Amino acid sequence: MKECEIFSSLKVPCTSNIVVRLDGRNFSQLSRKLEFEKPYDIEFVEILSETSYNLFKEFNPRFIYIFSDEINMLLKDVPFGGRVEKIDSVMASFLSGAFTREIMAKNKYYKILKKNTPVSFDSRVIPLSNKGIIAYFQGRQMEAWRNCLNGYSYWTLRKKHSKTEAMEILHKKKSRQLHDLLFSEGINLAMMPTWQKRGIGLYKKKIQVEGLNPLSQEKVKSERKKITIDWELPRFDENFFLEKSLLE
Ligand SMILES: Nc1nc2c(ncn2[C@@H]2O[C@H](COP(=O)(O)OP(=O)(O)OP(=O)(O)O)[C@@H](O)[C@H]2O)c(=O)[nH]1
Ligand SMILES: [Mg+2]
Repeated sequence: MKECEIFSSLKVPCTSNIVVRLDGRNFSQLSRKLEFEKPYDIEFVEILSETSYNLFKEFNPRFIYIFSDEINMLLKDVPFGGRVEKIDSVMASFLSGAFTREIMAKNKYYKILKKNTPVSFDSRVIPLSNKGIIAYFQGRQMEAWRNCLNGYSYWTLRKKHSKTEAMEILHKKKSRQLHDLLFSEGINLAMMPTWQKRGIGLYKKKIQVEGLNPLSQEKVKSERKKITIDWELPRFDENFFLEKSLLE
């Protein structure tokens, strides 16, 4: 029956960069059940970034970009000989396992999660050219921004409107009008934390470490690379990717 395994040999193009995008399954429901803060729950975001840190340590990507319930991972070395089924299934299950371990460690979520459907993520592989990498992450960051504006607007509208009404109003209004609406309720998005508007990034950063030369007992300085979780991302442009050596 080996001949029926027709997708197992599907491979990513060997000349491309690869982004794996993972997205929480049914997280709207999960966030309701676990009563996450709306529109942003810092504890949930910390769990997701901790989980992404695990992903970074295991697969050593160039860059991870997070917002809402999605994780975008730009790979340096394509694992599993580029086999798409293997990449998608391992990444999604690794992330689901890591996320579950982190969130179950919190007492307040443990009991609810034990009684509910297990958490899962979907995964897709996106092959990109070098130029495509920057455009891709700019696109995701735009989505993070839209998500921020819509999230604040939706939950502001929900104070006075039903779900359907709020969705309808949201659909009709332009972004300027949404800013005005938020402003009239005392919410200024310019004052909101950067991570809510631009997402969170993980990449390796060079740091100076001081050590002792065991022979001469002299202090020596050397450079090491450390995984950094950046909560203050700038707007993505070519400079950002060059500065952080994310395109090499
Ligand atoms: N309250 C709250 N909800 C969040 C937060 N981050 C993500 N979410 C929820 O996660 C959802 C993510 O959107 P989607 O991925 O489109 O929705 P989904 O329910 O996960 O659906 P599928 O991905 O298609 O399975 C949002 O709509 C929110 O409901 C947060 O910080 N607080
Ligand atoms: Mg989702």
